[in-house]
Amino acid sequence: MVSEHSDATGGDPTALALKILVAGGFGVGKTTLVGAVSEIRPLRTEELLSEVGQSVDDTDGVDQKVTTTVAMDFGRITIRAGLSLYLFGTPGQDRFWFLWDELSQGALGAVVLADTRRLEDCFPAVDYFEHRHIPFVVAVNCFAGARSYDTQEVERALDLDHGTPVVLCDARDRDSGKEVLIRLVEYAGRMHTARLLDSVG
Ligand SMILES: Nc1nc2c(ncn2[C@@H]2O[C@H](COP(=O)(O)OP(=O)(O)O)[C@@H](O)[C@H]2O)c(=O)[nH]1
Ligand SMILES: [Mg+2]
Repeated sequence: MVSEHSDATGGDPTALALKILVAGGFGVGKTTLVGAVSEIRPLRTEELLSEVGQSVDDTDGVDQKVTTTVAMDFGRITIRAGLSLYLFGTPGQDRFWFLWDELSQGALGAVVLADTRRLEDCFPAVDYFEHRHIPFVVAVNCFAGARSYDTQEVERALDLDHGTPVVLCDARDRDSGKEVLIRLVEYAGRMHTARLLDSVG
């Protein structure tokens, strides 16, 4: 949240701006991650959990969460000169599934945030990206008080395709979030290149 450029590319015509999705279950830290890494004041569409929402949104294991993202989070981060990422946090609740197809148009890849206390909450996101062949990394948001698992245990528990990266992170920490995004860009870059070579070979 430092500089405010009017243009992400800084006027450089060779600069790349890539679209990244941030997905995962309700209360896993998507809004936190986008807010922690974004250089622009992140755009949020949050709404106080309504009486009605309270009965629908499962807040077990989510401490002091009083707002919920109804549409999406949006932020931007410069990875290095000439490469910036636009981050789109996907809505966590099932009732907003219809937004995903539009959000995923033109996306380089996705970060699926996971909380090991409620690992099953990220199954829908994992399934979604696997079915659509959208490269993703699983980022385990290490909440205090959650038993720690190593990345291989998470990989096995989620039955991930071989090679899908699993990284541990702290969604509140800018450097940690940035590291996750760099892993994704590298991985998605390799996947897209391999597919391109496949299609011409
Ligand atoms: N202790 C801890 N709390 C976190 C972390 N990430 C998010 N939170 C808190 O968990 C709650 C849910 O996070 P939020 O980003 O709103 O989740 P979202 O529903 O995925 O957007 C918020 O109260 C955050 O402050 C984390 O890494 N550690
Ligand atoms: Mg949110």
